[in-house]
Amino acid sequence: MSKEKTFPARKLRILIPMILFLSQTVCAQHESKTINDGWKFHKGECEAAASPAYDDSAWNSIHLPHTWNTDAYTEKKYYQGTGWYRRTLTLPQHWQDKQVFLKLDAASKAAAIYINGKEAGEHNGGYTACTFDITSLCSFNSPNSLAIRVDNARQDIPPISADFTFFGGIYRDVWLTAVSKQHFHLTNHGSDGIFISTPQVSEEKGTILIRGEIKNDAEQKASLELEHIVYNPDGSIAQTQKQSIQIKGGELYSFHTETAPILSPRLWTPETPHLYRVESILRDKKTKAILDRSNHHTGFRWFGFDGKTGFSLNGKPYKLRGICRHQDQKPIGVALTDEMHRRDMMLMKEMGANFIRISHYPQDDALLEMCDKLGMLAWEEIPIIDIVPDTPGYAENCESNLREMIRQHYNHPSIITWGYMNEILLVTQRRYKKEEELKPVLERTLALANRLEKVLKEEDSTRVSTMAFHGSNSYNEVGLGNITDIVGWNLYQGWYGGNLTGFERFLAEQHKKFPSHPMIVSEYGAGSDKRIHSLQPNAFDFSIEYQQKYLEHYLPVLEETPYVCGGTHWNFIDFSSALRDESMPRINNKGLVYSDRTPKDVYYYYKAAWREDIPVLHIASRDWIHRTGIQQGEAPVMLPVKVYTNLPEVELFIDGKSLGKQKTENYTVIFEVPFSRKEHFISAKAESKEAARNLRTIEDGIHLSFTPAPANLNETNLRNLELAVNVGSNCFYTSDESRLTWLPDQPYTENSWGYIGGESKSSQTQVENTNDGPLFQTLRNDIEGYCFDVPNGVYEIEFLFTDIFRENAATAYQLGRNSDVESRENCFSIIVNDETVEEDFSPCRESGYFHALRKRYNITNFRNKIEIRFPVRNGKSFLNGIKLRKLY
Ligand code: GCB
Ligand code: CA
Repeated sequence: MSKEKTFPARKLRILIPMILFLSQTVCAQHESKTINDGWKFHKGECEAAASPAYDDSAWNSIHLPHTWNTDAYTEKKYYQGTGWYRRTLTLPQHWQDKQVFLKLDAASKAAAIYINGKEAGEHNGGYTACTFDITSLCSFNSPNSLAIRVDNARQDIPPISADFTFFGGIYRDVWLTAVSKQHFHLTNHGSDGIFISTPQVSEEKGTILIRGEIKNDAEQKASLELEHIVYNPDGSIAQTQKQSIQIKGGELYSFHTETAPILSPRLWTPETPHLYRVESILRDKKTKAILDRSNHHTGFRWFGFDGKTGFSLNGKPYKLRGICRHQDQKPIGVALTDEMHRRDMMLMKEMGANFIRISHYPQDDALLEMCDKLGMLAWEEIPIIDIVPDTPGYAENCESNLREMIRQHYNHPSIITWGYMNEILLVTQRRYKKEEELKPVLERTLALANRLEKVLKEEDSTRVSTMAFHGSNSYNEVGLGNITDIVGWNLYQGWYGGNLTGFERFLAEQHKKFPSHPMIVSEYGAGSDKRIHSLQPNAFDFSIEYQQKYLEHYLPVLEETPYVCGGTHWNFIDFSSALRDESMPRINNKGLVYSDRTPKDVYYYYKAAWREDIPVLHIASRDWIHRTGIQQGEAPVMLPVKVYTNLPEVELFIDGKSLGKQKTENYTVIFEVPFSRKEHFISAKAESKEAARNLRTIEDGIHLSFTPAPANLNETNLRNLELAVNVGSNCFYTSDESRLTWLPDQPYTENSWGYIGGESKSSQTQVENTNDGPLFQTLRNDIEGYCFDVPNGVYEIEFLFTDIFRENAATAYQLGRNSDVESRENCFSIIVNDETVEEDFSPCRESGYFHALRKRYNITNFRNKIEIRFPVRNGKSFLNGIKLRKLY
């Protein structure tokens, strides 16, 4: 056969299906598009805006996704109230004989929708979608007015109390859909009315059950044909099922089909996320015209939770290596684009996680899609947190939000558990101390839990139910402990209180008491701030190094305790919590990545532990690029450098010179490194054994700047030195704004410098008038003096003060951390070398409590020593920071 003859035939083979495909899409019978553009927004109430006549020309032009709460990054009392959105809707003529639906993927917390001044519907719940049939309200010949009132102040809709910001607005996509009069049940709680499960599943065979409803919105009866096509993961057709349906005008028809067994199905796992696709097509029986069409992915997998042996996937023990994920990103709030959600999923997957706790509320469909496609088991929950209020309507809204979440995300094979309460006794017990006050709250909490458990099982018998508790046995005592199938424990031993080993002790105690309760460590984490570093890290110092230490303790326990199903680190990101103060006000900084998703060191610790398939080598304390340390004479300063790796041995180099090799333990290697120059290059090398015994060298390197802080001050080293001390703290603090590093404090010794007397104290309350809060949040209480043994000359001395001695309404989430700070009045003098520079001075009288104050003096030193005293008139003396510079 000649070439010329075969060519057209081949071309046709490609062209015909293409033409068929194109003709189907062009005249698609289910048209869906986003309407995220062309919106006007007004912050505040404006009832008149529902009317089509309303003039919104003065409003802001915005795009969706949108939130009105970027103020939550600066204000504790961010705006909680009403916002209005408006837009025109011009519908194509050919939609005239169709059914038109409007879908909001999320509007927080409640939305009321008006078309041409008439209410199309309302929705309570800020994290689930809602769909409305707007056909009868629309005109197809002239533009329609669409107005949506959104409200994030509602107290009858969860969440009402929690450690995160309740961002308001239409912050996910809005969709417009047109279909034929006969269609799938698109207003079924925000789902598309099709539910897929795998009633039979094993290595040998699996079946797919497809349930759903068809609605006939025409007046006449219809003869329809429903076809389901199941596609294999490679795209080939595995099976088709067809049935005929007769449906009267205005009726809803339920269908229910189980496929024949699919033999040796390709199982879905995080490592092999094989997806089957189910396409459901609704046709006119006579003309065969397509009326509606839907596509969903499903997967064959089964799982088990066991009190003794933990979690298993497809019959094999499987450790849940997870993270919790909030959905915001500074500075845009929750108005994330789909690709931002997908980026987070890719980062989590890259780290080696196989499990996500979608906390504390249902999240974007884009995220769920990626859970299925990338392979990430999932726990999804609704935000009933801290306490159950007796607000009328609250329980009903919880129930409907639970149904919506389950129906909307039912088809995702990645989901294994649904949750509905988080730390529900935390605020309950704090607020109601008396037995008789507590009783009714506990009763309604239990009633709601039992009610939701029933709804959950009614909606979905294929997954397990869960709740997350804080580290207190009272959940068991009040009867919450045995309602759900599994329990989650949020544990912070060694952070909010106690010590690190309290973690494994708590788990062991629970396991002993309730050996058949499967448990997940649903939260654990420690805050960190890249400006803060420490060689002796402590809980709540917010140093990068304490976060490392905390997780290096927790992770091995999770990995090595067989009865623990797994854990979900709190949180994947530094997230918005407007109520929080601490080192970064308005931010909960327990993230493995910063708000902008740059990984912190601990991200690589997990990656080293979890990625068995690739070599990982990371020099830690990566953010600490301006290092400093106390130098004795000219000797190099020895500072530890940590490397996270999954390779057995690491060699470290400073400026190309080897410091030898060390064996890895707990994915960690620490070297003592001599720092002596202004600029250093630190590099690490390790051998990775690849296939066929090929050795490959893996390397990492960082440039660091080093500024020694002299232990003994003299003419030479004082030149250009700015000796800054973070009084009352063990931590190095580097200001973002000046780049100056404030050293950890030290006691005074002869020929050196340091404090005399007193004790360290700290506060978690935000300090006003500065962006260097952590520097001012630590102080030396009851300090007697400060001394610098320095040569004669003229010096500039600066004192940093912030009075923290006032009882402060700390948020519940600090779990009593601040409560050891007494309330008192403080007044003292500052005397430098017998000269009174400040008499009976009261920092709080001068500027208020929790207010940063800096005072600078020029001092002439005649005694080869600067000796500072703080004689007290009232209360106690204190000092938060000190800085010395020799002028001449
Ligand atoms: C918890 C809460 C979570 C908080 C977290 C924390 O237990 O469930 O919402 O953000 O602790 O950081 O304190
Ligand atoms: Ca300080």
